[in-house]
Amino acid sequence: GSGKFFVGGNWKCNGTKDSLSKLVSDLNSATLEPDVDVVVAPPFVYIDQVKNSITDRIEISAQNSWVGKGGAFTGEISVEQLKDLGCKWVILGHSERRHIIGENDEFIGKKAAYALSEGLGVIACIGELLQEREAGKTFDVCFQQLKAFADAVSSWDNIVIAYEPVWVIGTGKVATPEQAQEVHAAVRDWLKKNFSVEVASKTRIIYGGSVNASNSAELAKKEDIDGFLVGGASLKGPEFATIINSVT
Ligand code: G2H
Repeated sequence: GSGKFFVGGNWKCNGTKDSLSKLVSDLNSATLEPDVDVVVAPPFVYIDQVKNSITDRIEISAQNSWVGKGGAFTGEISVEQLKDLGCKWVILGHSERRHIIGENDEFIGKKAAYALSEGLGVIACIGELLQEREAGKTFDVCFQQLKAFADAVSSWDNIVIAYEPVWVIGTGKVATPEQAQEVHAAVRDWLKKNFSVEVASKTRIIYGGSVNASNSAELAKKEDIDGFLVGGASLKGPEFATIINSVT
């Protein structure tokens, strides 16, 4: 793996003031391995509440951001506003935004460039659909999504790549550690060929898709898996803590 493990909790469009207050207090009282970067991504409307109550040990990510400076963009949230609330990260290119909301590579690349230029870290998501995997196009799809990020940004310093096979997300199906490792190794190799040995070895490539407390340790053993982006299982404090503590 590359550097410190990174575990993100993507809470998606879940939670209430009460349920997230309970989740935060569970996380605050959990013992977390010091050698893991831990980030949680609450829904926008709860970022302030979470940031004001969660331990400084855990950083905050947004789940999306507007593509440029704020202004007359009804319903959008700007990077400047996220920074104002204390966010350090933003998740971009998540498959739910690509495939349900319809965001394309170019738009996602622009968002990444803007967020990075304003000092946010980017959790850059890539991953293939089931029919793409079955057609043998997994690497093509992932490399094309990576290229869209690469074409838009000038440095990989503040980017964590999240590989999330779409056929595994929220399904309870998990890619085998071998299937995940194969793509992670290919992504690292792509970074080496297109950028440098240094970028390839420094950039963390995390895995997402139905990660839970019973599969995380096996996945974390794989050479090129540097952490996780956890959805459903991150809504349970004790289970999320177990995942964090299983990676070292
Ligand atoms: C993949 C993942 C988190 P889940 O979307 O981004 O969610 O762990 O629920 O599959």
